[in-house]
Amino acid sequence: MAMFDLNETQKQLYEMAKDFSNKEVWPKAKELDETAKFPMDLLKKTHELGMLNAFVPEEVGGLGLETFGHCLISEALAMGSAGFCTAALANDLASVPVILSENKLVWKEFLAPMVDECLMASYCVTEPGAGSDVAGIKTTAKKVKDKYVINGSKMWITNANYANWFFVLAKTDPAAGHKGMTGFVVPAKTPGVTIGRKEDNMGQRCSDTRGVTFDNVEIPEKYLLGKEGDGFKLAMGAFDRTRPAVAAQCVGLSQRAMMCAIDYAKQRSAFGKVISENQGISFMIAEMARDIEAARLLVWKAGVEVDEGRKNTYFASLAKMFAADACMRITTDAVQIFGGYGYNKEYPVEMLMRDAKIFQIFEGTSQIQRLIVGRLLLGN
Ligand code: CO8
Ligand code: FAD
Repeated sequence: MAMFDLNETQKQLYEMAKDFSNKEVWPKAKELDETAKFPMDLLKKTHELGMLNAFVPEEVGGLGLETFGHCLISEALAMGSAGFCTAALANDLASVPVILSENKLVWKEFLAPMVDECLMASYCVTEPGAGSDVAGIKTTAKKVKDKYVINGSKMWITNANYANWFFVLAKTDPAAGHKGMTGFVVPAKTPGVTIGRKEDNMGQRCSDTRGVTFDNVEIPEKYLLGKEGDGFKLAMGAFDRTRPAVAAQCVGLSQRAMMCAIDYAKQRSAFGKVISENQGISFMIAEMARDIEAARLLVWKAGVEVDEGRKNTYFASLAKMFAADACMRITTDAVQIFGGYGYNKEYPVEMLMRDAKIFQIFEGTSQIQRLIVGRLLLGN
């Protein structure tokens, strides 16, 4: 796989995704932000183009797209709307632990239908009392004859109201820490599952975030992923594939912010000349370009490593850390370049800045990415 350029297939995928994003998504971004309406129509179109649920393995009829290709789609879609892209990507986050578990019955029952229909899924790990500290979750799954009974509350679950099924991480042996955690698939319509209200978030407002509670939810043991005790590693293993894609989202959003900033800087005048002629402005743009290019290379590196079968946790965290922090800086500078107009909803950059903030929080905060890299380097 080429590191510094895309091959023909990758170029076509990236161009198709970019074309769709520019023509169909970006023109609707402001409306999606204002109405906070879930972008089901756009997701259906994305599905028709084969870009949604592309992780589903070929064995059950899917594209079996690798992480690298997935990152290309992610960057392009986020250039249109980061919130819409998050809704699309949450499906993959839910699917990856299922894929890693190699539970072929579950693949057939839950992944295969996602190829033909625009079905959604959610990854239910975070709880009201535990986000960064995954091993601190409280949800339990108790074996009763040939069933598991799940009890607990999950929080901040993306796509929850539209999901057909959930990946749920629960404790089957609460005394055993992370080694007592197990992953399950829970169909959304199972009795005892309650979906909370849509959370009123700062940015990415069209994406759907809710609490989900499990009250004596009974599921057959065939929906267990791997074996008891495998859950933590499945949940973490998923991040190795999805953190690069989230970092790619940051690249796409940053690219959009830079494009807006360049257009504006070339037409706004102050002190008798366009503001782009000031070194202070051109330096900000140059630093945006530097960070976008560097973040993209880290994304590609993280993608290539995992696709070629090497453990990529280090590069996945570096990519997510660098790209998310860069995205926050870039969108903040874009607002700065717009001056007062940047602070106003008439122009798009305030939305881009709000959309950027969550990238430093979800899929592992920027501090957690530093913790992971620090531990890997220092052996703590
Ligand atoms: N792969 C496989 N195994 C792993 C991995 C990995 N990447 N990482 C750790 N492990 C293993 C370790 O090797 C260890 O194994 P063993 O017991 O055999 O020694 C075991 O897991 C425990 O590891 P640690 O000691 O490192 O565990 P800690 O409890 O200290 O904490 C972390 C680990 C890294 C801090 C972990 O808890 C973490 O990643 N926290 C962040 C949580 C997070 O990222 N949450 C995100 C939730 S999802 C989300 O936000 C969705 C966003 C929107 C979705 C849409 C997409 C755009
Ligand atoms: P905490 O873990 O309480 O952290 C609070 C602060 O302390 C943070 O700044 C953190 O970086 C810092 N901190 C914590 N521990 C350390 C440490 N050891 N060293 C240094 N600093 C530390 N979760 C899901 O499971 N599925 C989803 O689909 C999902 N979607 C989300 C969508 C949105 C819009 C949001 C807001 C969240 C979503 N999440 C989801 C949850 C998200 O992953 C968590 O919010 C995130 O992991 C942080 O957890 P927390 O909010 O509990 O913060």
